Amino acid sequence: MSITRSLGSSALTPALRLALTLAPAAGLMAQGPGLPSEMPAEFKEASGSWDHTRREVMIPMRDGVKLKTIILIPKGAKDAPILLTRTPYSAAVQTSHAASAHLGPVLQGYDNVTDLIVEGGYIRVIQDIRGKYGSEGDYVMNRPLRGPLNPSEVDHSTDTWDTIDWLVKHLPESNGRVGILGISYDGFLPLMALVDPHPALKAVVPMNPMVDGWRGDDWFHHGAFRAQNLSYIYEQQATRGNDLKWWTDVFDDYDLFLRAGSTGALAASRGMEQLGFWRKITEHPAYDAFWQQQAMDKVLASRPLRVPTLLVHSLYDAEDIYGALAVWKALKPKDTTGDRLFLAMGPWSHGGEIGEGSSLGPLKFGQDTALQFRREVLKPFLDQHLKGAAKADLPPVSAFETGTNTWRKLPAWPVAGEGSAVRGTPFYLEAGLKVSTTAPKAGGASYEAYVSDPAKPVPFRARPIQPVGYDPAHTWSQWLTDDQREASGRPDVLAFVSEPLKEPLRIAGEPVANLVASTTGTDADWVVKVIDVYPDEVAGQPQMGGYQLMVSADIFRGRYREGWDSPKALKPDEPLTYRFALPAANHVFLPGHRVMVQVQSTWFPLYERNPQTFVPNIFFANPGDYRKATQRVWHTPGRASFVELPVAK
Ligand code: PG9
Repeated sequence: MSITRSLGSSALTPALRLALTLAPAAGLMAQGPGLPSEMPAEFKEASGSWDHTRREVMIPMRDGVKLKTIILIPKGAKDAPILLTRTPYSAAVQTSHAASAHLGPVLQGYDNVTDLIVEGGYIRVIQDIRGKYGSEGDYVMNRPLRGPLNPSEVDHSTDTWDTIDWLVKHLPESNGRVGILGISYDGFLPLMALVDPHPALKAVVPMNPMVDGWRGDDWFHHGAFRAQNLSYIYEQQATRGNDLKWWTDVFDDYDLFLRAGSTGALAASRGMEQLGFWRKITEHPAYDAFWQQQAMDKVLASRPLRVPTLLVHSLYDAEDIYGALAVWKALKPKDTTGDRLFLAMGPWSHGGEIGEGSSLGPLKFGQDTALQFRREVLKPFLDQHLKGAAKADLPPVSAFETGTNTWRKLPAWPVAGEGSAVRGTPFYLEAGLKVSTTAPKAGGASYEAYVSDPAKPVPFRARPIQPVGYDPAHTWSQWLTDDQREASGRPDVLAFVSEPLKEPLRIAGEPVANLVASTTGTDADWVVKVIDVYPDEVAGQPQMGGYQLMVSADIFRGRYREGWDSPKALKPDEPLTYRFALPAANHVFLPGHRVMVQVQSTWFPLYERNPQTFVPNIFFANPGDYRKATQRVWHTPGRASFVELPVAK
């Protein structure tokens, strides 16, 4: 009851009322008997009945910074291997998926391959990286190796070394053998562990790793910025514990990004100039030393491969579809004994290999491909190197083939196309919006045209566009399997299509776009998609009748046509060749299906718009820079556009 009320308001002069109001805050009121807290100074969990023990330690790094590390040890563990994950996404969250006495539910979730860890009796260690959550130190996005980009004495290579050294010296329950694994950013960190590795590091499993943020992973694809990731940068860098959440004032991300104008204008409206990584991104729009020196395939290519490594790639990875295969290409030549580097790829979304893998979006695989991977590839690999089990009987490449829904054990990757002995097969874009393996002949139309209007960019999926992220109500993770029919019906999307195939068409490698295109503007983005068009009717799956499944697609920012690090204006109306690799596919177009190639110039708002007039820095384009342009895709002799498909027998 307020004092004001007990005295009766009529007795109170204004001055007295004010004094009484302020008195408690000023501590002037007589202190009555206290009411003791009901909380203990430190609650001791009664974890005696648990099937594991949980330790939270601060491990000192060589520069004195301590990293929060959570250690989960199965009860009775002896000579147990250690499985380490380092993360910028909260060790506490990743070790608290359930409040349970059992390790399984506690771990069930991101990164954890829980079934394998629990069944395998692993000591599970998850650590907050420097500068995030419970760890001390300064945070730098994907902290570069010591060197030109990092003059300090520490990086993720040294932090991992120091962590492993502490673990093997302080965990008597362990057998002194450590594996490191993780997905995405957590997959980039195992790659860093491969640089000057600790001798106790015996197995490395980078899953869907971030490798080259400019060429094809999270930040840009061929120079086009992935604008929807602004929210990630904001939340990852505004606070140590990701406490501040990206805010919006619309439901549809298409409206949010279109109304904002340039990406820089949207970032400025959120105060992002305060964030170091955002400043660095705007200062490095081209593929300069900032990006090249961070590219982990390049970093590792110049070093020996000392630790057995299993790279894991998702064929439908909406975030890091470039990284794992780029590292595979860079490192495979080093594996002269054939027992150092392995690759597994499946029909998964980003990180889908640790979940249930019998379907993805509308695709059904008839088997739990993720469980098969964990049981038949990951477990034997880890058991061999962390438990001293028999040599795993693994092929160099374990690859799931969509279309036929079969696992293939391959001696090499790719099987065809760029990087293999089998040249790609040109599938030409022809007059009448046709696709065929016959080169265009003289006569007939020379090009197909469309108007690209930045005021009405092509949505990358059906609106309302959901934000990037893993909200259970959202389907971001599977957008690569969205039906492309909507796009193919738009006047600003060209859809070239073949006749129904009479024979299966197997592709196993990277398609390569060879576009001869002109624009009335002075800059342009080109999106090329290779699509499997299902027959008009599919018995048993009616909704797949006429489905247009994107099996490989990417964007290319035209200003980098002559060099990733040298943006140049395009000459209006000049037919120019754009040649760029699309993400790898391991797919069979079945008889009755058709090959479609779509071409468009916006993929919004996942990718920021190109103003289509050449400006020094697209992040800061002015409203007047965004202009319609007429795009022409040429298909005549001498100006033939085609996609080289990695056709394998
Ligand atoms: N590779 C994921 C990501 C990084 C940056 C932006 C958005 C996504 C990840 O680490 O989750």
